[in-house]
Amino acid sequence: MSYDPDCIFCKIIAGQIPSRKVYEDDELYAFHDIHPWAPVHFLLVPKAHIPSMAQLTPEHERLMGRLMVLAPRLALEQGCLPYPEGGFRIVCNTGAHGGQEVHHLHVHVIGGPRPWRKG
Ligand code: DGP
Repeated sequence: MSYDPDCIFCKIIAGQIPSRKVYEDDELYAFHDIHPWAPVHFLLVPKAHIPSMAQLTPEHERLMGRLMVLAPRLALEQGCLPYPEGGFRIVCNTGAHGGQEVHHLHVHVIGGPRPWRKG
């Protein structure tokens, strides 16, 4: 499992920085965003240090498939209402032009009753 000692999310996954954990398995970790945009706002990340979507290769297809299948389950568990009346938004900022600030691949899962800011 790749680990970057300078990466804040690697430190969160390793338990070196506290987080409000939502979910964990051997490959994936989810925790509440420190600056939530909405009533539900958590980050879902691979444990392995992958800087962004731009570094994904075909060998990550299974991992990223797991992440995307897990997201709606966790969204419901965290209080998002069911589709289609409820639902949620997924955001994956990538690179400077994508507004990415933390360079460890993460998807924002955002939901709950509107209005909430776009982020
Ligand atoms: P971005 O890279 O722009 O997609 O957003 C990174 C998000 O990470 C931002 O919404 C705030 C969140 N964040 C940054 N540092 C921490 C932290 O130490 N703990 C938690 N829980 N969230 C963090």
